Amino acid sequence: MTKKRALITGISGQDGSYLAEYLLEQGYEVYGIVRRSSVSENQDSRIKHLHGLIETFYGDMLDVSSLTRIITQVQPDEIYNLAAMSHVRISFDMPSFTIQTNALAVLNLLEAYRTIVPEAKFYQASSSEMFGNSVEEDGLQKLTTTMLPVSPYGCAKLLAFNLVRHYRNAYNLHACNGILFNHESPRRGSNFVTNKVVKTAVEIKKGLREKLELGNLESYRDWGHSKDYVRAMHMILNHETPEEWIVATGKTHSIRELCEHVFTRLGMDYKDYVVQNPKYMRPEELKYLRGDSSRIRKVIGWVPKYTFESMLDEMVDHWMLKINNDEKIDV
Ligand code: G4F
Repeated sequence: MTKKRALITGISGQDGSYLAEYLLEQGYEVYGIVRRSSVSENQDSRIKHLHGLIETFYGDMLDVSSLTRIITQVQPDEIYNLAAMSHVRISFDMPSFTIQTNALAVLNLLEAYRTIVPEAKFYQASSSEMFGNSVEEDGLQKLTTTMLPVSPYGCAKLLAFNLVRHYRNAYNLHACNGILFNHESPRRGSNFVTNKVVKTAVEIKKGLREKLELGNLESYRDWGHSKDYVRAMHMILNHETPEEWIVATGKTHSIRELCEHVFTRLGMDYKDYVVQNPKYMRPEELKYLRGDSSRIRKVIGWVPKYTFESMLDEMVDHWMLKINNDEKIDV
């Protein structure tokens, strides 16, 4: 039997690397698009161990010719669009680039998909940032919740979300949106709050740093583990009908609670080390996220294996092993 072919944009990111591993386990041929970086180590640090198991191509979401060339060559059965400028605060510094990469480039990819491999299935990495500060009376965000984004990142993701729905309906494509709430792991970029807190706390523990500078401690997020969420992506794409799905734990915690858990696990009190720096505050903040994932659990049977605590503990253990006493890692 011929193997299914999956093409992943953003394969070198946290989710892309876990998804590549998961699809290989499922017997897929895995292809990925990698953007050229001046520091080549940054290009493939998360996928180095997959060398020889996956095939990567240089390309860029803003370069239509590269997308067309790669899709024509790979002829994928499944396309996972995980490429994005993924940092919400940085999107305020680079609004135009963010809209181009996270929205207009999705249009490029959809056009290439529609014209070259319309029989393929398409997954779009949509985000809970699209909801902005809308919350239902029961304290949850659902598919019916009004989407009023509060960042250039969220605005771009909402445009892409609507383009995917529109292409599905207009051209009868199997195109789906997974609305994923925050998801983390030891592979998370160190300028996202979970990994920043964990790495810096470990460095403080090892005497390499004195303080942890953060922005808003009072916002709440619904945090899951990336490994659980890439499994959901595959399940969403392989459900018989292409739809929109929410992927979330249904539990929410503040940044303060996150600090409390991590520092306590390391035998410290976060109040002795955490200071606020306005540099990390956002012009407009999304204050509270808690997703209603009851439908994907009921209809598709998705169940996360990690909890907030077990995910953070895994990250702490990872950095305790990785960070040596003589080396300081920049956050
Ligand atoms: O870790 P964060 O940067 O993630 P954020 O903004 O929620 O975005 C992540 O989740 C989205 C899904 O909802 C994704 F679409 C997106 O790509 C990304 O993966 O910040 C989380 C919270 C924010 O409220 C932020 O203001 O942490 C707060 N925070 C406080 N101090 C900080 C810091 N965030 C960062 N990155 N750095 C800080 O020093």
